[in-house]
Amino acid sequence: MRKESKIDVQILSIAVVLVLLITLPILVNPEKGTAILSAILSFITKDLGSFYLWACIGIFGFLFWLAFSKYGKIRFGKEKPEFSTFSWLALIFTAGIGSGIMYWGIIEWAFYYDSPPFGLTPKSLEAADFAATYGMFHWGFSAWAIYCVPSIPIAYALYIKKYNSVRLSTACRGILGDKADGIIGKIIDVCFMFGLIGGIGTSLALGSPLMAEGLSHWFGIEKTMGLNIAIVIGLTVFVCICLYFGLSKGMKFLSDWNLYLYFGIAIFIFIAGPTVFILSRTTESVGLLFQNFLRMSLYTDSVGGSGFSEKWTIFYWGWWFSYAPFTGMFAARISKGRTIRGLIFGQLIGGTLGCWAAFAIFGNTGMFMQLNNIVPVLDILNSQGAPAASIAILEALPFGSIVAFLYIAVAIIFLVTTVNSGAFTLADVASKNLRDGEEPVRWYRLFWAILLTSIAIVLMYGKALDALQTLTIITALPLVFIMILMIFSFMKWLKEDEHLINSYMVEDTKETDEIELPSNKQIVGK
Ligand code: NM2
Repeated sequence: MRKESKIDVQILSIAVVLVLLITLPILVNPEKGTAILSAILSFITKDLGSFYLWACIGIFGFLFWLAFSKYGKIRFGKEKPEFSTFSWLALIFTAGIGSGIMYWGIIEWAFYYDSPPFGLTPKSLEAADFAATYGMFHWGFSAWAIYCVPSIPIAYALYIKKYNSVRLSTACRGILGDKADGIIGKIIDVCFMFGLIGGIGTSLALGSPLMAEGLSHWFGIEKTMGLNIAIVIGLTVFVCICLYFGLSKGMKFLSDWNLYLYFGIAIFIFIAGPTVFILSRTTESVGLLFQNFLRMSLYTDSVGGSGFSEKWTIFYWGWWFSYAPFTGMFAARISKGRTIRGLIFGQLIGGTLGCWAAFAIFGNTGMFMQLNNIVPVLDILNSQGAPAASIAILEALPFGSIVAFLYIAVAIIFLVTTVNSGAFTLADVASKNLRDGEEPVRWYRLFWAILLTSIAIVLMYGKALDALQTLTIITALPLVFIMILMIFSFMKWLKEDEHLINSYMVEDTKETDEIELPSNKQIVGK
């Protein structure tokens, strides 16, 4: 009997053709290609910027309501969760967070301190206050709401509607009906793939210079484009090895270790660094963030025209949106047996605290060094760039070289886990005929990893890194609409499925069960 094909050739070819359409012109004529993308970008951030801001806060409000509504008690399937809560959170966190957190966590404050929001005077006391707070905002609970929202309709489709597909189009079925299988559905799925390629490209483009800086600093290797590319190739090999071993073995191991090392280094810097300053600065920042949450969420500087929100908040929301369907699919796949409320709080609280650790500890350490004239962070930043400034901060700590080395190693692992789960999810979406819980075929997972990283290499080679980051925001735009569609679709399902839902409700007393840990069981029954 002929084996049925597991590859969805239609989706695969549309995605590949679209990627070629975008990357080839940039490669052939980087200047012109980048200029066109910049024009699109400025239209999106300036003319549609407010839309991104409303979308983020609206989604946050929606999740807040959902978690506390009676629907919060819906459990995804009747089985117990497959992963321990730690591994589950580790997988969600490390899939959705890449080397970006190591890149920005330590240095983002310096940009805000130098060019603050709200018309504040650069390097003033208020600028320092908001500098420490803004990073926590851009990596905080409203941002995590963007990640969380797609996971719910997808998990609902998977475990309650039993659709056996993590595709976005499936999660829009409530409204689209059978159109989800037609051209509209395909467009939706391709938008997702496209967004993810832009988002991961941005992470790779930021992560590799940080590693290149480390290599050139310690081993005297010259910082060239060739070095960046060699790093991405090295990462690709690493990713392929992990992907080969599949979701449960390779990734769970790496995610757990990713988190141990991340928190290990954070605890070390917390103790060895300016502990009291970190504590008091963070306390103040949390207060400032809550006090100014709405102001920061909806800040556009329409009169001042500083471009602060276009450059930061809107760029960030775009970046979160571009990753969101992927993290949603990934989270849904590993959340069998969790409740809607558990999924929302797990991501919003767990994710936020995980990100805040970086901004509170690494970022405030950097700020302490600048304010106390230990390291001239701003000068280094302006003359040699962010990676050099970050390494200078780390090297000023006790056992500085080792800390800096480990810091970069953690950045690499973060990047690998992200590309890993990204390639896995892309392969999943561009597959068909997978049986319940079956993983996409091995070579196909590797193919997606290589495609993802080669796009970054191609664009780096074409010196179109800016274009790559621009691409993130552009590719995120359709996703914002798709996510809104998903929310409406989900609400429609909830209304229609009154009876079905009742059999999936957990009682309050039983809710603690969901934190049971059946030890490292395979995610997929094979
Ligand atoms: N987000 C969380 O490199 C990364 O950390 C990827 C970035 C979207 C800002 C995610």
